[in-house]
Amino acid sequence: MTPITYELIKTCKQTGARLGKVHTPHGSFDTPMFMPVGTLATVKTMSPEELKEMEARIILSNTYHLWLRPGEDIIKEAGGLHRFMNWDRPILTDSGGFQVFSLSKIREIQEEGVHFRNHISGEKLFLSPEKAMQIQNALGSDIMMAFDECPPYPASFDYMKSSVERTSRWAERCLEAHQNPTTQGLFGIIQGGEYEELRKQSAKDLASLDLPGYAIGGLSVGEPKDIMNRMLEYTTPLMPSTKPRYLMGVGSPDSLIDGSIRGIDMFDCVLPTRIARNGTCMTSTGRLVVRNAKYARDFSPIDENCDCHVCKNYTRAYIRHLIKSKETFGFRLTTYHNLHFLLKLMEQVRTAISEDRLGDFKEAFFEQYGLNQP
Ligand code: PRF
Ligand code: ZN
Repeated sequence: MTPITYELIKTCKQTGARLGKVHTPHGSFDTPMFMPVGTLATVKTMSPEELKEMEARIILSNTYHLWLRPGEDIIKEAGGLHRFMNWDRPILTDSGGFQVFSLSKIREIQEEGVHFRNHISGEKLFLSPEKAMQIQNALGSDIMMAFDECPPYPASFDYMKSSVERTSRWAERCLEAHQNPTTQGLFGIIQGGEYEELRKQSAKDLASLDLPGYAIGGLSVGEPKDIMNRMLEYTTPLMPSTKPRYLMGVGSPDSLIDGSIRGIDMFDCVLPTRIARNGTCMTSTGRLVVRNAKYARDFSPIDENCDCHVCKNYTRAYIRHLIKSKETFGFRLTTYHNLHFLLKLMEQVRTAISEDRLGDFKEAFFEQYGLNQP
């Protein structure tokens, strides 16, 4: 029995987007859903209590970072990642593959795994499918990701082909090494870059492993937006309709809506939390850089149309002052608002799907938000 199951509630008659529910050992969440990123066992500056207040249902954490610090043995000793960080709702862990490729410049990929250097200390390290599974089993996440290679954009067809084939063999090794199949679900990651033939091959290889869910990786790595949308349109129909579909590392409002329309159920991205710490807010009328001088005497909320705790109680002028003074509380306020904004956006997407009007919602949203804004 797989610990992760997907329940399809309905598809939007206007767009084909899916409304569903994913069930995990730590409870269920509605889809399409956005997952805040908590790389080091914390969604930067937010407490689990605050995440619950904004109705976050599942968060993401990272195998690579927790392996390096504090080490998976300490987290296992604490009773697993949920107990360690006091988060009792679902957790998904990324496998470390992507982080090795994005953080470490010196690395060597072999059939066995990847040799690289610790991005902080420079120490020599080795990560393999078996190691990534051992760490994720120790962390006890509800959803674990297979160890994959995410090649850069652009990559040649020949390179991508051999990479996709290796990622398929690595996924088989992950499944083989998985020690807790009744309490943790392993998702496969479809790669293949911008090559339809390779996406098809990757989807087929991974489907044969009958995993409880599948992700699309290797997108939002610098390719134009229309390539991403085209690859999604091509790839989601090749994925089992009875299982959740997760688009990795994507979290701009436009991509969340465009991805949902193309049949994606789960998303994650550091975007809302990262830009928050830099003084940028997502609002119903587009991005607002609250650091700007023009907000020095602006005593209105970040977003007039937002009902979050921050917008009810704090002004642009105050938040600007805090951020400019590098006060932690300022980062907390913008982070809270941005996460609330995306979680609320996804709730609106789900409601629109249930009423067969996601196409209309998209049009109205962009009328206000402005097109071509990340
Ligand atoms: N693979 C893994 N994690 C990821 C990606 C991937 O391709 C991406 C690509 N956008 C983000 N995070 N394992
Ligand atoms: Zn707000």
